[in-house]
Amino acid sequence: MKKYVYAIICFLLVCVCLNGCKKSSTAGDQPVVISLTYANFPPASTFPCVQMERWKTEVEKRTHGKVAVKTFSGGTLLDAKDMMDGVIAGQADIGCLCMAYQPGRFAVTNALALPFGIKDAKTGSKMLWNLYNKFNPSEFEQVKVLTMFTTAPSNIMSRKAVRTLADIKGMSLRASGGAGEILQAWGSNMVGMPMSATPEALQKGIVHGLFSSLEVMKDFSYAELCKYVTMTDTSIYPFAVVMNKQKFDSLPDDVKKVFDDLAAEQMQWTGEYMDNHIAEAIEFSKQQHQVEFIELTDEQKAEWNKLLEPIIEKWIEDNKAKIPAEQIVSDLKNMMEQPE
Ligand code: 3IO
Repeated sequence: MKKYVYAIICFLLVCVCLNGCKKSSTAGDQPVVISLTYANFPPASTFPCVQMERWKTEVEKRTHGKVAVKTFSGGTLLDAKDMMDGVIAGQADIGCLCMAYQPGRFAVTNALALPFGIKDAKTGSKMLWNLYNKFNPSEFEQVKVLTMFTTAPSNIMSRKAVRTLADIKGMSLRASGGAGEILQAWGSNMVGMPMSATPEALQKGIVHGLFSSLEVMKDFSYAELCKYVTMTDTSIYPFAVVMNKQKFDSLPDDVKKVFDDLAAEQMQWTGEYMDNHIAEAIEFSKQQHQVEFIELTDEQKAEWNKLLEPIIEKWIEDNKAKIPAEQIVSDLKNMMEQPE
């Protein structure tokens, strides 16, 4: 009897041992999961977050699960204006920022918001990416840039119709950065705030409209309140996706390569997504909310554009001591003529 008990105890001990060995031997074969946080400021349905989810999916696929990206929309990890400093401080590993919210900080790349008449997000995104790579500006030296892109051109979305310069005079309209300067040149009472603060300001009547790309008519349901759109097709908003530098440097080379290979592709994907989504949002606004789209006459366009002429010259004057402002403007004009 005792023999049996010993035999059973021995058998059990061997089992425990083998099991332990098995565990420790397979641990080395398991993929080491690198977990990264990615902060974004607007709601999940909006384009900065759509591109974020696309990037996450591609990264997780291309690293075969070695990297897991945890995304935070709606400012739950970092808010609009804290994005750059929050990523530098490591509060998030990655963050998506709109340069217009700290315009002085991104002196070189914010040139994209000047009124050049860039026709769509695909063109704007490519110009921004080329400009960034050519000048490698010091404004981004504390971070690793993962990609950049722009919105489509801005138009006026308002509760009351804007048909003439007299209509816009004194009207409280929300914008940021370079787009804000354009509104001021047209005589609007420009109210500066991030897009994420705009739904509440519109609801409360603090502003009577906004100046941005038109996909927000659908994604933020502004079409419910703003029954008029005045087509101006001016200024775009430049964005950057930045990563904490130490965190990037700590990644294995194969992962770094996946991120680098994805940078230009993500820029292009986002520009195309934006342009397609604008077309949908225009249809949606017309069909579901009977929004009126107001076209300016050629004469009016000339009058409105004339007011914007001093903006680029003034930008060169204000910035040329710090950055090669003249070169930047001439490069951007050249790129516009041959975007491919
Ligand atoms: C934007 C920002 C967040 C979500 C959707 C958006 N569409 C256009 C913008 C540009 C922008 O940052 C702004 O403030 O108008």
